[in-house]
Amino acid sequence: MSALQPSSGKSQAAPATTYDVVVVGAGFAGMYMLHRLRGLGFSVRVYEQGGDVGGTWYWNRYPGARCDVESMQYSYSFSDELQQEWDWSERYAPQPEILKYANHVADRFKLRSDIQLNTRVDRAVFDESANCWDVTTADGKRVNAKYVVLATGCLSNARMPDIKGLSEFKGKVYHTGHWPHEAVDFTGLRVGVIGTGSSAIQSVPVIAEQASQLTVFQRTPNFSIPARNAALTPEEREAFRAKYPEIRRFAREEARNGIYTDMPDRGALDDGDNERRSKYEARWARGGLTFMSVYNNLAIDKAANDTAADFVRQKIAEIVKDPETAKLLQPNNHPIGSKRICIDTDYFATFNRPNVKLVDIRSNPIEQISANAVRAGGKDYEVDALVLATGFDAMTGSVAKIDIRGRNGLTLNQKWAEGPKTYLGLMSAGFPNLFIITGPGSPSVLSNMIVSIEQHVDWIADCLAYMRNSGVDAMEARKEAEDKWVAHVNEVAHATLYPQANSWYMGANIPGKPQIFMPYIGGVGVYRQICNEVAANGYEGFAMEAAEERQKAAVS
Ligand code: N01
Repeated sequence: MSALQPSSGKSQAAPATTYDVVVVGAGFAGMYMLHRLRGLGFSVRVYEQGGDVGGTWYWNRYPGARCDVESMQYSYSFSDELQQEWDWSERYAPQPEILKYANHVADRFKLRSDIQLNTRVDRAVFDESANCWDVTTADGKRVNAKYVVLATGCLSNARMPDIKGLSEFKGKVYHTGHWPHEAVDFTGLRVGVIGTGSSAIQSVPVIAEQASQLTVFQRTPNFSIPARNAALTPEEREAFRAKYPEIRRFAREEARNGIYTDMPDRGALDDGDNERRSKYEARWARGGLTFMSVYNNLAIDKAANDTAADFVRQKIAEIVKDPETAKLLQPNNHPIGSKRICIDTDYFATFNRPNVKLVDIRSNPIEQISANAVRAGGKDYEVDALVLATGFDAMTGSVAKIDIRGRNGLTLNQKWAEGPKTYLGLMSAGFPNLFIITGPGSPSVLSNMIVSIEQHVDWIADCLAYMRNSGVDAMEARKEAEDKWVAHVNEVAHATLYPQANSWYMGANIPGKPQIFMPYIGGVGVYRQICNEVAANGYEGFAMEAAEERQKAAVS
């Protein structure tokens, strides 16, 4: 039975409806959170700003969009029937198929009745006297909830570049993270793509096939590995399914990034040149993100990393016919893997097409956009349509858009002004009963997101059940535990090469954003163990007190 049933009839000032839990977002995190909480008998309302479920996969509809984690692994594991019955068509599922899967899950588990679409949460204020959250949606409606769970996604706040004259452009402007629902046809058009991250690297080869002329404006080249995408045969799917118990266990408990793969037993410099080259060749031929798992020290030893980076640079030189273009496409200002490695289908080869041109805007920055051209280095590149593949305000951007006020009226944005501070990525001191799924301070974007989502959802669901069973009605990260965790996250990151890149992991893509390495790089297996131990030790590091005691626990 629900701890708090939806109720009405309160005073005019108070919200009319009360839920146990408000969940913000109906992507993979929000949907599974709803499923778990319902199973425990909590009353739940999920608010989703999009017109349907699916989160990232609802918004990112750009040409060529697909997941860079293999479909058989980028899928829920909580229901064996689901994973046995759903047929993925390709090694890497295209966006429409992942969205179809999200919709299938919503229908199969009858989630829709508790999900309110087209509804943004604008504000959440913790009412210290009533120990609950007062949540306001964009339509001005307010509800009460004992708990709020932010399932807002890490790459959901698309970032428009601040380029002079952009609003003067007369053609259509698209952002990859906000792609229209209707088909976009570039046939016969001169298209400009700004940005060369994962989204551009996936979309450029597809757009090049339609456009009469494609101009790619590149500030920083990226490392990319061939996807080697292919249709999955029924035999391949069956082989995977038969091994699911071990594959899922390994992904949760042993893999650093939540992906099943063979683990390296040595460092790159432990092998001679020929042996090393043949291992890189084998991974290149196999394709995919696990390229970086060939050796165990690529993320921590620059000399080892250089061997992998040199290998990929060499591959680019072999693929791209024009030496000048090849040189521009070779990344040279960050270790391989310190920015999210990209996975492509014919990205580099696309620059051999006569209708594709690469413009280096590192040495000749974009000066302005006019009605029909992008001007860089004093030269006008005429375009009919513009694709902005300029990324996201990652990890904190979507949380920051909500006006969240905790104890003493402190806003989460004020608290995080110098960088996000959380305990385990799950809660932030001063914000009782507010949980974050895959937030900063957790492995999150460094992992197979669905593995991390399921772990967080299960932990939060178990925690809420524990609180209810123990008669505890508020929970909050202790500041000391949070400070220690933030220091640990930082220390582990700085033992790697990751902070050497100006990446969105560091907040470096957003002017003025504090430069802090946001995700926890200790690995999903290690992290899961820490979370489990914290729970087993009576939620160590969290204050779980009676209402009167909590009111005294001021957070400095
Ligand atoms: O965004 P990005 P993304 N003028 O931030 C450039 C996931 N993802 O959408 O590097 C000119 O990586 C910017 O240049 P620079 C994945 O985790 C996954 O591509 O700042 N250029 C960069 O080249 C990924 O990492 C999948 O110098 C500007 C690009 O825009 C994450 O999402 C697919 C600019 C932004 O690259 C983000 O990827 C897609 C400006 N003003 C995405 N501002 C898969 O699963 C920015 N840039 C396969």
